[in-house]
Amino acid sequence: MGIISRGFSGRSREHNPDLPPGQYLAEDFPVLSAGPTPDIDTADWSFRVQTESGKQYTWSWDEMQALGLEEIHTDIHCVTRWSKLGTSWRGISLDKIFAGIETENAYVMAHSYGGYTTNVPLEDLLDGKAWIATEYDGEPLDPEHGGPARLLVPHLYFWKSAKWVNGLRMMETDDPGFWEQNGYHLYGDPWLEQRYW
Ligand SMILES: Nc1nc2c(c(=O)[nH]1)N[C@H]1C(S)=C(S)[C@@H](COP(=O)(O)O)O[C@H]1N2
Ligand SMILES: [Mo]
Repeated sequence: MGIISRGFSGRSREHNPDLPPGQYLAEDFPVLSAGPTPDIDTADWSFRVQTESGKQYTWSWDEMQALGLEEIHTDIHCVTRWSKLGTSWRGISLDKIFAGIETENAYVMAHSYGGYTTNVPLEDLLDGKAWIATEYDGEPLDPEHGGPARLLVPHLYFWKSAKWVNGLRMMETDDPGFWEQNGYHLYGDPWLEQRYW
């Protein structure tokens, strides 16, 4: 069994151009959480963007859904080397959230229920590159995978896709989040294998 899966992974790595260097294809959907899975009712859920002026923009669950869900078909890549190709999600584009927000800051800290944080340049969240995802594979997002809502930034390693996300804080500098303070790369491009620093 072990020999067969190693052989299969090796072949996938060599022949699949959609697989970034050093990644293998996962058949299942692994769960990776640094802490317990929070239990969040959408009635209590809210999302907040805070800018350098101190201004706060907030959305309830219904207000967020009213921005409009779009279909997302994308590959995801975890720094622990598994990738999934062609995953299906629905979510709200970050372009819609930032449409009414005034900021001069170029960096964002994503915050989650439970205290997880991760830093992302603002430009990596715009132009159709990132979403607040609320559905996976036609179902409401499983709590283990970040439900009711997670950040989805699939062009970066998956630790940037903060589960149970509840807000974004604008930053003038690219300050490190939780894993970035613990040695993960500040940016995390899977095609450049920006795993650790
Ligand atoms: N809030 C929160 N978000 C998180 C994490 C976490 O521990 N807490 N882990 C990150 C990491 S390292 C990965 S690989 C992905 C895993 O997502 P999954 O459990 O849905 O596969 O979530 C990311 N988002
Ligand atoms: Mo990860």
